[in-house]
Amino acid sequence: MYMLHRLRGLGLSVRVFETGDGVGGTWYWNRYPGARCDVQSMEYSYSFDDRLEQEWEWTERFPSQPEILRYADHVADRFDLRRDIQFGTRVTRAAYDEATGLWRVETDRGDVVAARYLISAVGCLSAARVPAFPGAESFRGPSFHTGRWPHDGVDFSGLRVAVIGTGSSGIQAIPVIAGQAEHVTVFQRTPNYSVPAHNRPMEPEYQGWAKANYPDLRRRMRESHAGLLGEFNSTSALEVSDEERTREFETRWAKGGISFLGAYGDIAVNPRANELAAEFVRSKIREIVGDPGTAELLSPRDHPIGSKRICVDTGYYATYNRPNVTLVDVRADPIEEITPTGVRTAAGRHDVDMIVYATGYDAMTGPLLGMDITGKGGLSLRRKWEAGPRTYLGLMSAGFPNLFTITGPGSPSVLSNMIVSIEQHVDWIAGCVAWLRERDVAAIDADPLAEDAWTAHVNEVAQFTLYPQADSWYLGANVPGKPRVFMPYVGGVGAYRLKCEQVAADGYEGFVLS
Ligand code: N01
Repeated sequence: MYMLHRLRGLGLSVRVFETGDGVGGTWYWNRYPGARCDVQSMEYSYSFDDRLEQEWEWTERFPSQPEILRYADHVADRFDLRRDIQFGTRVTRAAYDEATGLWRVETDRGDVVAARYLISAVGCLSAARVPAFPGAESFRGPSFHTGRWPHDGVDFSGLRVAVIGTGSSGIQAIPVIAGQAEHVTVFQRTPNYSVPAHNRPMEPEYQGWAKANYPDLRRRMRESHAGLLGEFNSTSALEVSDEERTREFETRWAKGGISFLGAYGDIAVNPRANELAAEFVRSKIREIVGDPGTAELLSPRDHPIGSKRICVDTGYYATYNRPNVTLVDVRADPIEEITPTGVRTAAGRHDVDMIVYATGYDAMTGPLLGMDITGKGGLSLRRKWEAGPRTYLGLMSAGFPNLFTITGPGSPSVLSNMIVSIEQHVDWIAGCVAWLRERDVAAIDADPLAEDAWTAHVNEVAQFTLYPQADSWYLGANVPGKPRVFMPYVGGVGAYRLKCEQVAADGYEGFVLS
């Protein structure tokens, strides 16, 4: 939406294709119960328009999905965006025509359009994934993926519900479903670390203060590592006494939210520091969950804390104290098939009325490669990225002139507050397009050498951290056969922004202009 607004401002004619029937992207699709952002409301909003940020009133500390969707609708109305968006339309193919220097874009509705610039805003977590469980289609009851939730809601009253998956989506949905359903059976493959949200109504004083100080707060977010305001402590967890460390973890746990990971500067890079934070969360799980066996099953031990996206919950662990909730460890007792009446694991049958797939996404590359994109010389993006994505700055991939990828692989994207990263990319792309037009440059493309160097850098920085130690979607590990490549850039949004600005100031260094 912001890209459309900026391109209009440059006087370009713009056509947006959107699969959904409305705006909002991830917040349009993810209507599952309990869906809520884990970035605080005052930080999860556009900064590009003073009046917009002053007039919108957030009602909770962490915004719920319906509230963010209302915000997205408000933005669309306020800037009159809908007239250039064609809803209910999926882009199927895009091919670069070298003779004309134009992209030919095709949709599933039969549109064929020619465009000088093609900008992808397909998101990082939009290609929903349901694992190929044998027999899935034979199930007699309804089944839903969290990221494709029915618009009129789902009533769980009196139902036995299976939830498969315990990532951020499952962890948010399970407590709400358990509050309504007759019984919930959770199928867990990997336990995750989760910290409490401690969500609450927005304090008017805080909202007023943030709005009065927005210019400064936004600047701090842009210069920060993750695009957030949280207090990040740079000292080592190993430098302080056990008492002091526990106090710090307790304070952050009581505050709630992902800034728990900011307690010490070396949690993401030092295995010993990481284990101290991880063990603190495990101690909380033991404190909350009544049954010691269940508490142990819920305790992550196979990956460092933060190496998979940390979850933020409301009453997740306590949900397992309810008599109507059962936890099945599918590592020990794998799902063998879905039957007409439920889920059959190696050890037995679990009859249910409904299945909720909280099984995640083909992240980052999935949405891009879902379109058949061909560049110069008929080069296919799918072929080019067979061994993993290759980009320069996460913004372009060599051989695909004038194709920009907002929050593409190789940029901070999913490791940051997405709104901050989206705005940064949109501003950079708009600046680039304006610059090209002023100079009558027809095309910009990544230089393959700059791309090689950036791809190596993205990988090198990731190797310096504990991230590669987890089988996460950051690495494509959740999709069978996907190459194991760490896709987002872990160097931080502040440093990354400076790099992008420098490249532009140097006349788009590392790009080929023609
Ligand atoms: O997806 P996930 P998600 N058999 O991939 C399991 C963002 N988000 O939708 O870990 C059994 O994290 C899988 O198990 P394992 C956020 O960035 C944000 O929950 O692969 N289980 C895992 O438990 C997040 O990280 C918010 O072993 C299978 C689960 O399914 C990202 O979206 C809220 C399986 C998938 O977890 C994705 O989160 C929601 C199989 N064959 C999402 N295949 C907030 O802002 C997969 N699983 C709060």
